[in-house]
Amino acid sequence: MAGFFRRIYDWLLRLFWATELDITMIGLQNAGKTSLLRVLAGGEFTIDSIPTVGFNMKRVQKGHVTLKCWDLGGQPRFRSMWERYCRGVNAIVFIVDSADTESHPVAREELHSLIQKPILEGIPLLVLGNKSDLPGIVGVDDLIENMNLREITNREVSCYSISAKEETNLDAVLQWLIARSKR
Ligand SMILES: Nc1nc2c(ncn2[C@@H]2O[C@H](COP(=O)(O)OP(=O)(O)OP(=O)(O)O)[C@@H](O)[C@H]2O)c(=O)[nH]1
Ligand SMILES: [Mg+2]
Repeated sequence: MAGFFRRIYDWLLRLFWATELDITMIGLQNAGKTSLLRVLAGGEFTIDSIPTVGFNMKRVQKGHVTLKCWDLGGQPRFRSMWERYCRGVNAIVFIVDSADTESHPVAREELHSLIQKPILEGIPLLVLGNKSDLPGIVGVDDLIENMNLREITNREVSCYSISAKEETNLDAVLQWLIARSKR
């Protein structure tokens, strides 16, 4: 019986209080966007993740909040569509491979050229240094430096170190995203 009332309660909660947030995940190829989204949506981490062609969408349910997540391809030929998918979203998540520091200058260029677009002004930005399970990775302070995040002043910006593989810090990511609905 308790289970029955619980289901009624959850149903009422969703009916009157449901919130859906649009989230776009971008970043260079191999950063781990698809892996992260798969794990956030309750799936298993896989080593042999296939590069995303175009985009992929998944809903992540957390209480009464649904995160509608757009995961875009990071290869150069897909980067021109990032802007279109970032328009009007509640937050942009930019994922960086924190083990591959050689890719950071290009990641920084791509991030800054995107967020300077007037149409994306003010959209909160979450930068994630992924693959924290690997040895010799850069920490959050170095990532903030490498990505030149202190220069971004026209929006909320946060930066976390995470691992999609070990599921490290993913609760903080979800909390941050869900909090964007209370603005
Ligand atoms: N060690 C480790 N490897 C990871 C982690 N996240 C992703 N990977 C690996 O990194 C590779 C790329 O992951 P994807 O999720 O496909 O990367 P992506 O950013 O979606 O790449 P594109 O779709 O091409 O833009 C795969 O081999 C993953 O297994 C992590 O947290 N730790
Ligand atoms: Mg992908």
